Amino acid sequence: MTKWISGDGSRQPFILSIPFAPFVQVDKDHPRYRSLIIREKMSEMVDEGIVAPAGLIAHGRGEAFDYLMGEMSTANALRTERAAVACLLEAKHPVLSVNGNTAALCAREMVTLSEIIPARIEVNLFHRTEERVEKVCRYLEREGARGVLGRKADGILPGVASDRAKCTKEGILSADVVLVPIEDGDRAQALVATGKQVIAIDLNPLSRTAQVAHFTIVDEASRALGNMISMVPELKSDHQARKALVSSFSNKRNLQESVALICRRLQEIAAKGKS
Ligand code: PTJ
Repeated sequence: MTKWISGDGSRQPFILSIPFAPFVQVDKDHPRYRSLIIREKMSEMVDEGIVAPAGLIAHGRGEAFDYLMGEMSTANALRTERAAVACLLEAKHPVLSVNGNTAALCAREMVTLSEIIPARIEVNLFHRTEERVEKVCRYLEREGARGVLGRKADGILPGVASDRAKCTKEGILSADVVLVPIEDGDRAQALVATGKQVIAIDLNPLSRTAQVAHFTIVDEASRALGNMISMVPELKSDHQARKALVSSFSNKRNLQESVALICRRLQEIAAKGKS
């Protein structure tokens, strides 16, 4: 399949070879080049059955918030990522939950993080079908994941209606810390209600997931996970630092700072527009 995305009408293609978008042609100097490539990849992942159609809407919402925050990991996000890594390393039974969007955007990063923490990976889908679960599991396994949980959902997360509650006893149900990137609010809330520590990665600091989680990383998921992977070696050997990071962390302060940052950026842009 060949697709054209041309920013300035010159129709000069740039052929890029990335998994799931092998023949996308995009002008490399298009101002939204990276974003366009990722969109192409996400829509092809819908065709593959990895991403749910509604996942594209969730992705668009994330993009909008990323845009407002300058499309970079802020100092505040980095602080939260550090505290979240400390929490994962302190956990007895940490689990990384993977849905369609997370698999499409950052399967490799999730696999690496699961190896170095170490933590189990569980595929947990909002728009659940057995076929999609299998596809996402296989996709992660192609990226090197071992012992992926989720195929045999033998547990029910209390407080969530229908198939969305399905999870595993060995994984999410018995976890003390769960990492949920790009998660929906009902499930995040249900996980919190079971007494687990919940680490969310969500670009929208106003979302229910962001508001209920104990650690809300307001950063793009693949960037956040890359940062977290680089923080593991140092924190792994420093139990005191980990304890201090976890106990001094305030998610309320973190979310206030994230919203304030968006406001500051909008004010700066508005001020520039005036001069
Ligand atoms: O694959 P499934 O079936 O489990 O479905 C996954 C989706 C994403 C469709 C489901 O979990 C969902 O509906 O999520 P929500 O309620 O739309 O919430 C997703 C949140 O993630 C929103 O607040 C987005 O702003 C945010 N988000 C989207 N993309 C990213 C993101 N946050 C971080 N990084 C992203 N790349």
